[in-house]
Amino acid sequence: MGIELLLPFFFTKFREINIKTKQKNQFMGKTIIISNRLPVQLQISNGDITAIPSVGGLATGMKSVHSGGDSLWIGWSGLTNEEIPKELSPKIDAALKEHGSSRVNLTEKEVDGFYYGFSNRTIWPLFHYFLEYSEFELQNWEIYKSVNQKFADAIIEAADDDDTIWIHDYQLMLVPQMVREQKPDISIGFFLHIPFPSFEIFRTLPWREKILEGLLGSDLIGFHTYDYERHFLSSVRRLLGLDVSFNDIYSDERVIKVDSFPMGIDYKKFSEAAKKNEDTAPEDLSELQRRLYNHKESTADAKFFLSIDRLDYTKGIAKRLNAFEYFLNKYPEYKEKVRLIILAVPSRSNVPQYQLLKREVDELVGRINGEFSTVSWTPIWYFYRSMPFENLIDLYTTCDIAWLTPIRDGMNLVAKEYIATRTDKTGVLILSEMAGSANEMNEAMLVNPNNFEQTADALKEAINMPKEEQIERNSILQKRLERYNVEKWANDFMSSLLDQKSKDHSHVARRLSVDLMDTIIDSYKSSSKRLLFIDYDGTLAGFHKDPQKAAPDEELYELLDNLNNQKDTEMFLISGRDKETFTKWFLHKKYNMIVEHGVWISRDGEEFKMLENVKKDWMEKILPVLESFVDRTPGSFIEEKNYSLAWHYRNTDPDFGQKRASELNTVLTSLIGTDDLSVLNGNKVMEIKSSNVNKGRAAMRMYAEEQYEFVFAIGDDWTDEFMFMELPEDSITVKVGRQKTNARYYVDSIKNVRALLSRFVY
Ligand code: GDG
Repeated sequence: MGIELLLPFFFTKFREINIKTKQKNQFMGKTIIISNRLPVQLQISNGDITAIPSVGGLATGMKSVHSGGDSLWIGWSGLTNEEIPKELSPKIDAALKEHGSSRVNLTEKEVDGFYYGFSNRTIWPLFHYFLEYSEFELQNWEIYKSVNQKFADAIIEAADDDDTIWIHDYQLMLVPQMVREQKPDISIGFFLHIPFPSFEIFRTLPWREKILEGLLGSDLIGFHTYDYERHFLSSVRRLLGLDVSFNDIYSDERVIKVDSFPMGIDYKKFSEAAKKNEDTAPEDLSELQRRLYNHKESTADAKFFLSIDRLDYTKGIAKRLNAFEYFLNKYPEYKEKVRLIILAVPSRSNVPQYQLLKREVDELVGRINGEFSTVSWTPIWYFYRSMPFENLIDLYTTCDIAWLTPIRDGMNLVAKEYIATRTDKTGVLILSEMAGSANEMNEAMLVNPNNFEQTADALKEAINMPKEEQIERNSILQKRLERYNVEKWANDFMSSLLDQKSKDHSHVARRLSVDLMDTIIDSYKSSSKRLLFIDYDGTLAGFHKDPQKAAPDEELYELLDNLNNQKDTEMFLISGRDKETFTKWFLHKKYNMIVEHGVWISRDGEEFKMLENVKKDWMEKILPVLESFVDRTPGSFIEEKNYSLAWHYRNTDPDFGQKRASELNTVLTSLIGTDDLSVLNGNKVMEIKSSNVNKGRAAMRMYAEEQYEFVFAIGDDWTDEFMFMELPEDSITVKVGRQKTNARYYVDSIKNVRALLSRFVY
């Protein structure tokens, strides 16, 4: 169940949204939805196939996004290859096609390793903080990978470049990157329906980097809550070392947006079903409804508590039963006055933990009923099965108190559905703080499911809550749920994905495309005098934990030699590095060099000379401040240059380093006051130096020396922005990476910088 239960709703809504987004962008292709299970269930009887829409959660939700003709849903049919007679295959495909779906075929072994294995015995428990249940089996991981590849292949086969792909949930976390490899420009969104755990939990997964890299194939990654989003970003920073700015992740090639989209429900469907239920004539009532009414009538002030979940250890059913027993002991006056109705829907019964849980719940129900039952009263009604939608509504509308206290839950839609069915606005919702929905449902009674004392008191308070208070709380909740319904949720996700893609296009317009590059090279070749400024770290060479180890490689020397030998071309390496290092690396090569942001210059192999007269008496005041930051920030260190001091924090814990950097910035700004000093925030480095020294000023001094027809500057960080700002407007200025910049163009990676520069050699 889970997502599978939500599938059909997505089905219809997706159709509507697809039409809306189409109107927005006429050139957009179709939408492809991918989830482990399809929105329809197959039934084989007497050689005939019927596909009936599934009920519940994701199925229901995504139904709204799915439109037969213009969208395609890819997933596993729920039947293994072994279960499908060969001759029925064409009929199955035809039945699925009618529902806009197509299937990925899985063998029994694949379902075992991928679904019951890695998905539900590794990821599910781990992401719900059940570390002790999480199994790390290499073989299951291998199968997970290969099945993810199967899903990716199915998408690749079906997708055109202008299509939009929306991938769902934890079973398919590698798919985004697998699709990206084959379709680099396609739009890919991913939504995780379960929590994303904190870094401390996630880091225990042996394949953690692979999972993150898989997800980062997306353009947009959505979570139910901000907490899951923040945990994910933290893992991305710590495990992959990628830069994150607000909710954008900068990978070598692309910007990936991460955001929270709390999933809503089909509010109308539930509220209307509840109204219909109210209007049902007594003779047409369902059997369940009749039983519920009879019991209500037999004890006039009896209250019903309702608990509905899949039978899953994350849902806290066993704990709820224990808490119920605790409540009956603490407040015995409610014996015979309350009844707990438990609907536990069978789920993943192939997984041992679920079998154990089933036994535990059976025993608890038996024990508690045995302990407290009287001739006229059984405290717990226990249903271990799935119910038709109408019966679900019977339960929602008849029960006075919904008691939903998962130990951990991505969202929990049942809580929202309960509120939506309360047409007269009465009813009390007791909800676990650990459910994602608690973030949006503050007006519910929020409890910690592990706190029996608090839970028992909440139950008592719920029984006695005045009607006016119930109405007051539920009115606010209903308004919110009606507005932020599942359609709005899906729509928001799709619009955000479209925006992300179009934002990306604005980058693409400025990216140095092959055409643009050709034009630049033509202008370079036809100019009689040319000036090139090339930054070093992050532009020509990658960053290294120890800056001294980022020495040039042979290929780079060869490229720079060739550039330096170009006729009518002045090439400058321009860097914040100290002159000693550049002397060692480059002096013998006779390149022109400007170092320490413009303090020193060397031409044609001469010793470095001062380009700017700078003071250094301030250094002894600032150094102790930096030292105190080094002491308190493991991994950071000071680089003492001749005329500047740099505090490097690349090797610190990313969050902590960033926090310390802003602290240092505040301290330094107040310290340097009127001294002619400035603080430069570079790429994981803060540098303090004289204000009259920067790369822009140095570059302009060189530019002023002669008449140049072609001026080019390339660099990756903030310190290079001075060049981009100060050089004449018609200069070709190029940023490495996609951060905000004053440069006219950008390239994605060091590899591409080298490729671009090699075209200046002819
Ligand atoms: C996962 C995440 C997240 C339940 N019993 C019956 C039935 N249902 C329907 C409910 C509801 C859905 O199933 C259950 O959704 P939940 O959100 O409560 O929980 P999961 O199944 O664990 O779903 C969860 C969700 O994905 C969506 O992102 O909220 O946190 O774990 O719609 O109405 N439907 C019918 N008979 C039943 O017996 N017809």
